[in-house]
Amino acid sequence: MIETVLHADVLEIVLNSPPVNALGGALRRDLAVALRVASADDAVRAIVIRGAGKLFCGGADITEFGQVRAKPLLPDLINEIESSVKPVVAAVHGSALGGGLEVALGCHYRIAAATAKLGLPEVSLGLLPGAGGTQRLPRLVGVEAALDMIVLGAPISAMRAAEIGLVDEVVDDEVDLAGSAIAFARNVGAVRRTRDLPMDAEEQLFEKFAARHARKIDTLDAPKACIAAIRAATELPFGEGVAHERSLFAELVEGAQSKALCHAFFAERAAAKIDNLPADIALRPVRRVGVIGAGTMGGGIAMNFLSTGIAVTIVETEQAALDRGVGVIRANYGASVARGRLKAEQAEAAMSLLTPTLVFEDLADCDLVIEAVYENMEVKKQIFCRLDQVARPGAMLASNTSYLDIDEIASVTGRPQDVFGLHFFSPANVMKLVEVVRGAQTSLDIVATAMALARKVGKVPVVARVCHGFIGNRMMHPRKVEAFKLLEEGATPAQIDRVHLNFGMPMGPFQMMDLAGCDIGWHRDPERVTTILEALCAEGRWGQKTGGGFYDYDTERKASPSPVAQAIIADFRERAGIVSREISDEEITVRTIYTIVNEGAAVLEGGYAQRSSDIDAVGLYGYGWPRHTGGPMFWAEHVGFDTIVAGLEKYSEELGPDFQISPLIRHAGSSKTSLDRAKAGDGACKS
Ligand code: T1G
Repeated sequence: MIETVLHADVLEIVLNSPPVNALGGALRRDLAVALRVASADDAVRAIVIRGAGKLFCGGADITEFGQVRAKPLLPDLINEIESSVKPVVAAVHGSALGGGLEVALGCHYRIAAATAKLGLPEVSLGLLPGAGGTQRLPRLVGVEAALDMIVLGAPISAMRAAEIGLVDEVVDDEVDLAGSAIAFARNVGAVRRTRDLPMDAEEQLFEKFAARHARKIDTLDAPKACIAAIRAATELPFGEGVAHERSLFAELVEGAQSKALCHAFFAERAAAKIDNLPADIALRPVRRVGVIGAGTMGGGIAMNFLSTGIAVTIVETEQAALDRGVGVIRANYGASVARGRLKAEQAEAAMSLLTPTLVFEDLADCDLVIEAVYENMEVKKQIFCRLDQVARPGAMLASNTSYLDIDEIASVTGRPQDVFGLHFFSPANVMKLVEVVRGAQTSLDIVATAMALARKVGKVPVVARVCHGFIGNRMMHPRKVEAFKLLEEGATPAQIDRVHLNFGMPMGPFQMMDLAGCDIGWHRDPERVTTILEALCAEGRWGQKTGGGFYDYDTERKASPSPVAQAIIADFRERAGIVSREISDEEITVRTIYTIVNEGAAVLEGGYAQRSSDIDAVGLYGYGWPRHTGGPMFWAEHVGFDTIVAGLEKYSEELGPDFQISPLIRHAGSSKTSLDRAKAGDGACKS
């Protein structure tokens, strides 16, 4: 856990608790012991603290939250560091995050490697820095910089940290960081305790910050608490400020939002794990990726690899389509450069890795080929037949299909073990979620390679098995079905969308359809009208792109309720003989949100997802499910599965005779347990 090395008169203390030197009870205890020994040893004139491995420290051990924590508690340990009469210097490389940066703040000085990142991301876990960070950081860098770092939670670079006074020296990566910190500690002489630095009350800075970030502050609990703690630093003596910080932290850590956000943190990481994967499995090399189809999806997919330095061959059937696709990729990079998110040379480097071609056989040297043409099984089968002839032996053959049967696609090849699904979400270069769809014969090393590759390109991969819509589209399907039924029965698009917006979704189902295009999948026959959607399409109301769909849009695409759409809906009801009725928000919630949970449970029950937290990851990273609820399954457990069952039973008539409540949800609800334990048949009462 802790290694110590004495360099003449400077003791180097190394935090060594892989993988991120998280400050769990054992590491805190060992660090306290090392500090006390150093303080008592006359041969030691100064102390350096650094982290082993790839980073300084990833913070407090999140897995300890909610449990009785062993002493010394982190705030007390940091006070001990700061109270040392011998200078203590933090040598920061990689990342110093959360409690890790708070340890560095308790040190008297900080030396950072040029590539180091320093941050207090606790707000993203529904918390605030609970080990003195809200009191020490403002004293060191001022209220304005402290508000940005703590309330927004984004790490800063070592250079920026030096500019604002958070670090005292920045060391180039090729220079020995520990050596520089030891020399600094030897020569610095006096201690400098951050807690003793003066603090000015600067009310106007708080007002300016609150005005600039009102939406972020008003939505959740933690940002408000962060601001209150920083304000305490300007109003109270240090000791009282720390006490206030600790009481705010205690409130947050017991709150539903923090539990949900911590769950989301671990759900993302758990999703990358494949059950029963042999530890020694060899991954297949992926040096060049082929993309078939240079449309919206193909272009977005290609960018993920280009941006990670992986060469891409992109194939189209016509020059115009190919040129259009390449043009969109170039324009996307250009936009990122214009926004300052990318340097021009990075964009050029990415584009230099792109090989556009009309020759299908140019895919022969690709290690992975991703088919991204439109959703038609016959077209996909033809492509995979050709791929089987052209692709090199051992190449990974993926379809980006969003719901079609991977096993059926694989069946037209002589290598079904190399065929799988790689379902990106649009826009593919932005959305984090990728469903790695494992066919009945897909080999395990392909799944493992796909998962590792997806993480390498910055995605959140989730393993899915083959069913219609895999995990995400299947789980969300009931929302669309029930939303249209509710529309026919008397609800308005705005009412249904408002329920979803109030729940925390980025947009409601009808806003989404207007954005994506109401005409997707429309048969193009205006005479054939059997649904409200077809009625709108028949009138040319295809959504934002035609100035109107369920809503009307002005030239800036600002939406407003549409009397025209309402009239079309009313006319449809009249022709269908439907008498509209008042519909409550509660009914909309049950029929369009509870049904998502119900379908998610069916996905888990059927073995199409490995674990319920994977389904949460799909909801969070594929559909914008509000992160502060942890995802659909975690939220339902918090609400109570028995409540979900009761709601679905209350509207069983409206849901129709074909609707089935998942037995898994019934079992979990009656035995007060989690879905995974219910699936395992564990009916034990929830601990
Ligand atoms: N506690 C426990 N486990 C952690 C952890 C942490 N703080 N950080 C990471 N892990 C686990 C993670 O679950 C994974 O486990 C493995 O380490 C590798 O993580 C008092 C209250 C540091 C940038 O919010 O941002 O301090 O899946 O895959 O990509 O004020 O981990 O292997 O079993 O993410 O190299 C504040 C959270 C905590 C930082 C490294 N700190 N961590 O990224 O590895 S609260 C954070 C990260 C706090 C104090 C407050 C990243 C990373 P497994 P990884 P990575």
